[in-house]
Amino acid sequence: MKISHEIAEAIEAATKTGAHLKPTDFPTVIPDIPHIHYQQASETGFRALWVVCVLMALASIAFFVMAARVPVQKRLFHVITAFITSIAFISYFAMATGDGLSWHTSRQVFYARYVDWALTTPLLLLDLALLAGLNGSDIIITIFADVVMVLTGLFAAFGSTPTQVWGWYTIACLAFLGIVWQIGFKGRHAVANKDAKTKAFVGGISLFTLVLWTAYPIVWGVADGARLVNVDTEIIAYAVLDVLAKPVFGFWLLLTHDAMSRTSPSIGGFWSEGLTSEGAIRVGEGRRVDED
Ligand code: RET
Repeated sequence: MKISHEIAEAIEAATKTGAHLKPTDFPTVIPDIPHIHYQQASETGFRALWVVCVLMALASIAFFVMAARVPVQKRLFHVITAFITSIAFISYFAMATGDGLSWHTSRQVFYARYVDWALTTPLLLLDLALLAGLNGSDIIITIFADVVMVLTGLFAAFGSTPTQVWGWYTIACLAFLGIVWQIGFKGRHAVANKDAKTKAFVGGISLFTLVLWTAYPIVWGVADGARLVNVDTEIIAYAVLDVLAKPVFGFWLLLTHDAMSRTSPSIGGFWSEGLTSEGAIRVGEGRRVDED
């Protein structure tokens, strides 16, 4: 608006004097165009992404090796946890090479994170829920709340108005509170029937998880949301959180689980034996479903 106004004024002034119009009659410098400040990752940010990428790869190898070293009946947590760090490796490889990233209103948004979170946070919660002995209904409710949290978080990241950004953010936070309720209340209730060691372990690792997860919406709020911190700081903050939430969480879970192998659940049936030669799916203690 301002540009066309100044040009129109220059044309009018020049026409009034009857002078022949020359290019120099038009303003070439328009002083009050706001300087757009682009917020993007620098070398430092990309270096941090590479470091985490390598750590996720090493953790994945370690978790798959640990999986192979325990009997198949004891392998469920190892497999889930190895998937978590493998997905994170893929997502970090994408981000470190400049993929999985987009521009939104003059700031870089690493949308690969949301793809990662949509897959890995349900798996992390599955680890916790199975450990606590949560029932099937409560497990799917927890995972549903989690998927809502990540997807509405993605909408928040690409919101164009404050109503969209903070509206989606509020919905994501409500979903997060749903998860806290499921793990903190339902989980505690479920684990009450287990032995003292399991109770202490589930209590400790759940608390670690809830404290850590609470930091994500805070980082998001000051980085993507209010844009008070630059993209490099955002990358480093998520890098620290991701290493704690995935590889550190994973080693803690699997090493403790292996040490408690006498009391940890043994999964038989289809998980360890697959289909029987008759093609029937085995359930429970190896009984066939068509035996009754
Ligand atoms: C968002 C923004 C919207 C509000 C909330 C969020 C929560 C994100 C969480 C992410 C956890 C990620 C983990 C990754 C593991 O490596 C989407 C940031 C509540 C809790 C644990």
